Amino acid sequence: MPSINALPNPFTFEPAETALLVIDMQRDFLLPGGFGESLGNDVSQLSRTIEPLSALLAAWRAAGLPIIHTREGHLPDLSDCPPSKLARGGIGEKGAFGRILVRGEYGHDIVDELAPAEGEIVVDKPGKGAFYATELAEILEKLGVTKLVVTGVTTEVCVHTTVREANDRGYDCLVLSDCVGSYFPEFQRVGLQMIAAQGGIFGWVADSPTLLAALS
Ligand code: C5J
Repeated sequence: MPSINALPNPFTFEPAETALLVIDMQRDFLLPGGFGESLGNDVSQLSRTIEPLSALLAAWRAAGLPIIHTREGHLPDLSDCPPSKLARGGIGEKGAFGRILVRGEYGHDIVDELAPAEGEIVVDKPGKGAFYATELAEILEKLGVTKLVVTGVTTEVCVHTTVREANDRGYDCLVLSDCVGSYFPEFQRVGLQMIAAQGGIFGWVADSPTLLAALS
């Protein structure tokens, strides 16, 4: 069974039982002109993850291992959006890439470079965590997945929420530092530290070249 150098200690995994989770690599978060940038964020902090994630996806596909993509967004009538989230503005409004974070809109979909391949699972989630109000738990159960390699954006929001949810459900999570991104460099640094602190309080942290070396 492969074991790789990680923080706070080696991460051991059975590839066939390990899914790659790609969180919210959506145009509205990553592209210049999108929702994220309209909030004053520096999207280059996120787009640097596209290249390593693309290489990781290629390797995961070549190995025939499970891949699950997620997208944060809402039904066109916004009936699945809590009033508190709506009140903060943006959701459902007209943005540069269509209605912001509404399913079916251009901006809601995944960036071209990381488009899901035929047959890959895409989980649409209304919240920050990928388990809340989704079918993810059943999907993982059916696939026989016990560990997750977690990537995507943003580190301190949807990645953290999902890793915490997964940890509470008994999944070991490896978060890849170069394949997760935050608009805020400080949040990226501290967000990763928080995962592996206290003996791996809710996960492990490594980088994608280290994982790729173990797969080859
Ligand atoms: C945010 C996310 N930041 N995917 N969503 O609203 O992290």
